[in-house]
Amino acid sequence: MKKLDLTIHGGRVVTDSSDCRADIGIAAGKIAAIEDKLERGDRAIDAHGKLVLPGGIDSHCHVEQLSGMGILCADDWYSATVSAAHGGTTTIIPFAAQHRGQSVAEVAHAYAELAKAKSILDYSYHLIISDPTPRALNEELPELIRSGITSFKVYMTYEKLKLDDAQLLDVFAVAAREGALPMVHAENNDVITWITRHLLAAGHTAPKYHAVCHDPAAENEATNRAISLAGLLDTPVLIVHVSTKGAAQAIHAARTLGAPVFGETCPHYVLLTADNLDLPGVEGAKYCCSPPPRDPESQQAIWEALSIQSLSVVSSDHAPYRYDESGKLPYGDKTSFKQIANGLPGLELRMPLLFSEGVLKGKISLEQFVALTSTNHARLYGLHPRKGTLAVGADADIAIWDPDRKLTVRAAELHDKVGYSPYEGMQLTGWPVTVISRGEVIVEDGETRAKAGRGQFIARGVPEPLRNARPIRAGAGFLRKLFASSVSN
Ligand code: DUC
Ligand code: ZN
Ligand code: ZN
Repeated sequence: MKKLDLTIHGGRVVTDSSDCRADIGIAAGKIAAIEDKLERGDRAIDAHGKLVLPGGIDSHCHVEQLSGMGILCADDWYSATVSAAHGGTTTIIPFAAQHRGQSVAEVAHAYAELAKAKSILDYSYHLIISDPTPRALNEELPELIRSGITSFKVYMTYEKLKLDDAQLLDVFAVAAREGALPMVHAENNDVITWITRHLLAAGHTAPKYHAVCHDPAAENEATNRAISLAGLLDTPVLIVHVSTKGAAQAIHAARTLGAPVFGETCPHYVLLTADNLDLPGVEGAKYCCSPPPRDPESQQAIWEALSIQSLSVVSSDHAPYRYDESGKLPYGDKTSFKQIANGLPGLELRMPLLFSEGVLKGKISLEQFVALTSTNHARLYGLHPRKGTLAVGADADIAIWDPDRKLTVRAAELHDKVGYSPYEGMQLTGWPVTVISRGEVIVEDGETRAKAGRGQFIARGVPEPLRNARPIRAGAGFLRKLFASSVSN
């Protein structure tokens, strides 16, 4: 046995498919041994009474990014990765966003520089495609996919980001041809715009109307449409931040028929409701995100979808905007629901919330927790088996959890720069007390022990749904061949 740099003793070691007591040995940043009993390494951590889990992967968060409304996130790559690490996450995949008129390649390269300088965690990023020009589709995207950026997000809403159906098909065709996973923000823009017009005409401007204009019907229709369009080319697709029963059912139905359709949700869709937006003045802005939190029946449907695995990943959708004029409220207390920056903070609490409210309350098992917060992200986004699991040869990205640690959420104690938490005052049980990235202890005793820039860019492989050979639906094969050489515009 080679010399071990770090050993972890006596913990309950849990992956997405196993749960046993074992020691873990780490050498040169990788897991070198998982055995009943190991000799102590250069450094040894006692994990008796603790859970030893794969570090989390957060595959949907916004960091140092300009929104469609032109608002810059409050968190940069340093504060975001420190915050994520304290919550048990060891890899993040935020977005390099192409705004209209921009070159995707230039956007990606500029974003890579920001990450390299400041990230304490290993990372990759997705692209956001808002201007699918022939150059973007035929030259830039294929080149970026080959360099390991094997996923991109497209929007069906937001005036400055949305693609029409033909553009969605163009992007899906590139994804199918080049081996990338498209992620879709599925809300019907016309439905939202139409309701908004009527609300504003009637003088309804308060934050609670954000949830009214983003009606579940908008999400349900767009989810069904995105699934149908991906089905036309028989290409995998992932629907992000699923919040409604109808959208979860559409994904479930497609999966039942064998379609490579995947879904993501976020803690706020199982823990918050539209009532949270109904606060005095503009305070409800703290809970405005798209889609918005729904109602108890939707929460129940999303928990159910998680437990039966029709939704595959839980991400934070961390979109850090301060509750002031730099973020949420560009016009102060005169800001209407339409002008509020969309998004909630969530990098640090994603895993503790799901552990406390999901695992400890019996809604999901511990193995499902690992799958939903880590392993499935690695599989879907081309990081597995290097990340997302505890296995010999994998990166030693590990979070040691004290399952009994109790705490009350206080924004002032979190590490992001948002300044408020939608969960302020909530009591949680379970917290990651030691966090290890590539064999280095980066969080311990509540302290950050990592320097800006230590994180590495991880070139991602082909996402698993595109790797698994499967029969292509008749007709889709013809269409895919038609698009095989290039995409017309
Ligand atoms: N909705 C998004 O689509 N992105 C960022 C945050 C949000 O609320
Ligand atoms: Zn979105
Ligand atoms: Zn988002």
